[in-house]
Amino acid sequence: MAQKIYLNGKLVPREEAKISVFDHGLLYGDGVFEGIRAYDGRVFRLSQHLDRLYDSARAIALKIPMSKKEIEQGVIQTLRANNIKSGYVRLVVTRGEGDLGLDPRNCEKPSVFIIADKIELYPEELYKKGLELVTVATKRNIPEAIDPRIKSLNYLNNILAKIEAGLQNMPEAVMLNKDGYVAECTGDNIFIVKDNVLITPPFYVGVLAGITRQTVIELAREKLELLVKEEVFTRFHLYNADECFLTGTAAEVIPVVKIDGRQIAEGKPGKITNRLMKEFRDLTKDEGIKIY
Ligand code: PXG
Repeated sequence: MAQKIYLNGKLVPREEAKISVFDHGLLYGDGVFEGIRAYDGRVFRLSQHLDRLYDSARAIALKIPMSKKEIEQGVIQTLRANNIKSGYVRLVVTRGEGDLGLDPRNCEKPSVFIIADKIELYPEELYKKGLELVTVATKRNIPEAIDPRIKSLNYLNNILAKIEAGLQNMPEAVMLNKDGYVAECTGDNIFIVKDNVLITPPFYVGVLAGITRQTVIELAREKLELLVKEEVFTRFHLYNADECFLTGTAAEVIPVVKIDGRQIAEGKPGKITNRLMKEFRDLTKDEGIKIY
């Protein structure tokens, strides 16, 4: 069956889903997006994703030409049209077609498109063995310039960090902020566990307000009855953590066992990490809007 793409209110065949070369999303990375998961016919935390999309759009003074309800219907319609029960949704709003100047006032109408696809899952082995990370020289964008809470189409900051990790044959990079505090990875938030306290960097360090990050904070507090702190920490704290893991829509909860050549604790996924991994997976089975 041919893939159907939602483009400005219509479902069109993939071959016809085209955006102008004058779209400022392409010319300047001027736009916002979301990556969303569907699990067995349920869309996970869709309202939180839509809230973040609209917050990102407002932060860049982009008026989305549809209501949240209409976008929600668009997401559901696109999943159904492609008969996807478990998969990944990419929801994008660009500034729209303009001229070659960067002034967004010349862009008449933002473009909205939605792609529903199968998801490339990380190998299950990584969840059993854990990831190795490296810190990279590329600093996370400073919030005073481009706030990393804006999930914008300009991902060069993260791509540069990913390139650095790749050059060292490492799967993922830890990004620090300009003051040397741990921020996040290129497409995932980071957590450490120390003395049974779960710690993740606060937003002012410069991190995306991850939906998975928020979900894990809630699970840790409510199901594991852990103390959770949003607190700054450095590489020293990473190296001396009892446990470390990443969170993201694609990765869910994934353990980290080595950073910059230093083994984290025993070099195996930690107990709390394993419990949160399981709690998260259980939650995806019974939470979210049913679409079939
Ligand atoms: N930090 C950054 C910089 C992200 O881009 C997350 C954290 C996790 O947020 P959620 O809401 O998903 O828990 C993201 C999300 C990819 C990819 O292919 C990842 C994201 C977006 C697009 C693609 O790895 N990240």
